[in-house]
Amino acid sequence: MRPPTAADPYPFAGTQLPCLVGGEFIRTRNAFQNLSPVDGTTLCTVSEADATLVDRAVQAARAALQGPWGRTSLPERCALLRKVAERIEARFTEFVSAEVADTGKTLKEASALDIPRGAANFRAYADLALARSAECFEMATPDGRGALNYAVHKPVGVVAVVAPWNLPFLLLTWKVAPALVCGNAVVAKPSEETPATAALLAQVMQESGIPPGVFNLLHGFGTGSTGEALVSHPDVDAIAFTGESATGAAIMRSAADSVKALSFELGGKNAALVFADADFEAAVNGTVRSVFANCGQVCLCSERVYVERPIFERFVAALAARAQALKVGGPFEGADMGPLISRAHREKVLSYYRLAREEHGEVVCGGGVPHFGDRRDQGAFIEPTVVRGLAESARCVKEEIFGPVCHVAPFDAEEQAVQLANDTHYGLAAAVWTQNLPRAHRVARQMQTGITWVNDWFLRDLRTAFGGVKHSGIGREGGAHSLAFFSETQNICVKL
Ligand code: NAD
Ligand code: 6OD
Repeated sequence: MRPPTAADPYPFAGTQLPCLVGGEFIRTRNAFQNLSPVDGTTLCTVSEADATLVDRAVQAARAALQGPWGRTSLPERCALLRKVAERIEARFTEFVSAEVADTGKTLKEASALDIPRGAANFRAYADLALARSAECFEMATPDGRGALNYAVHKPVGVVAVVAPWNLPFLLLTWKVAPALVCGNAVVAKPSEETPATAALLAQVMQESGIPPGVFNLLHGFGTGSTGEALVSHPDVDAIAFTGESATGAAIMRSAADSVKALSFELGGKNAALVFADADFEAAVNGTVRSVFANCGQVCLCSERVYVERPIFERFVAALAARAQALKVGGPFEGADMGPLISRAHREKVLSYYRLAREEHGEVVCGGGVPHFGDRRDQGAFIEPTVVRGLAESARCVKEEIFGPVCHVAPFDAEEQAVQLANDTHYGLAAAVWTQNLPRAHRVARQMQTGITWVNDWFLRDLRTAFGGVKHSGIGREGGAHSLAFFSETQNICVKL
């Protein structure tokens, strides 16, 4: 699998990306521009699906469930998913080119994480679905003959998958793969910011023999556009959504009238706790990664770093030095950190950089935008930033920023660290850095989060539960949890 070079073209340069509905690629009259976050140029235009096309996609999905797809066996679906994974790998260079162009992320990130994980998602769910068992309970009855209960798994029906822009391909396939292996038909809507890898996936679905209508792709915006029309469509049975908590709330309202099943992976304001007994270098390296990976645009990123007082000053100095040493630049420049997704998002993150000063924080490093003196100045680059000295009640400590920035604060006792970490409406992830094993287990258990890493960050086993508590989500995905969400379980009770 060869990573692309700057000489490899954007796969959709100069074209209008179509939607895929019922096996047909459709270009709509309404098209919007897909802009490069690296230099603001237009990468391609994108067909926006209106309510009529959304309805056609949902009907195509419904028809597919009633056709041959509804009669496929699990091994047949697993074989199709494996073909999809193979085709992604066969077109690896195009996928990476598309992802780095849409997001500006580094070549290393897209080549090592986003695209391989997209393929891995299809393989993992094929394996997991084949290994899945169904529950069975023998029961006693008054006549002594007994009864046997056994469960069967059926598809939920038409599933809407709505994805964000930060890890576009990874997060779309994370839901599409388990939905398909469970026998559902999917209508997918990627973020308006990042349509290209989803467009390649639509081609790959066809190349792999996924029948028409089983995977439909709609491009467009959220509120008042494609996304809202999709999640409020009465014939959609379930919604798997990843994105902001406020968007989750809006989708919940749209979905209420038709009582849809919901799985939500939402925002975070994640804490890292660094104890004085941590392996210092490992904790600094891990925190640099957990704050600045993907330009801070990972829902799991640490935006609040609490460090035990004896090592606080040394840790802040090391973190700031490492942040300042990060090379910021475009995907093909050997950079450590790319731009934010858009100028609009940069404006939001910069407003928090300003707010940090207004809230009497000290900007230890960064806090502005880099100047390149070339076309990248038209992009959405921003400086990696470390802030200290904010009150715990400050908006910068409470609200998700979703950029390359953290607030770092000292703590004096384990109980205080736990209390600080949990003092948030969010509850997605935490990172705990300590070499004291009993403390590691004790603190990890007390984190009010769906996921806690000890001495690492974003280490993923796809069989494990993934999701958030409080405003960070509803339900769990990953492994058996995804298979459960994307299936209806029926109990059959047989009197013997
Ligand atoms: P977003 O909520 O703005 O958009 C996500 C998707 O929802 C997009 O496709 C968008 O078009 C669509 N959408 C927006 N409004 C809608 C509506 N009313 N009805 C239907 N669809 C609508 O999120 P984003 O800015 O793309 O992504 C960043 C956010 O996602 C951050 O908050 C981040 O923490 C969160 N996120 C969470 C996870 C997780 O696993 N918990 C993973 C990645 C990102
Ligand atoms: O690794 C995953 O499966 C996953 N859902 C990651 C989410 C990252 C958020 O930005």
